Amino acid sequence: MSGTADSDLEAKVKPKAQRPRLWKVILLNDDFTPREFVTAVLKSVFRLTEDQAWRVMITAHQKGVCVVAVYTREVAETKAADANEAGRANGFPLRFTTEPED
Ligand code: TYC
Repeated sequence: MSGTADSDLEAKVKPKAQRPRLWKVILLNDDFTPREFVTAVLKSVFRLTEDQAWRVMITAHQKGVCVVAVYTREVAETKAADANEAGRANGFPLRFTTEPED
């Protein structure tokens, strides 16, 4: 038998530290938003480098969608809302959505 009575008890009652579920922010392609604008939003809101931002943008452009990054739910939703607002404020239909990781 391994472990003391104490550690057996602890294993039963000590709550496991729960890692919060992470949420994906997903970039959706559209036919109107300029590539440079998408890249600028990815850099400013999501703190991607020029190279990362360009790759994410071109992936969404070619495939229709691209995962930008994963965050806790609150951060993901705030960043997606900020990025959507940047598009809206500039008259572009740029869209970001969020969904939970499996
Ligand atoms: N498809 C756009 C264009 O050709 C560029 C673009 C890329 C827009 C990715 C949105 O998520 C997007 N100007």
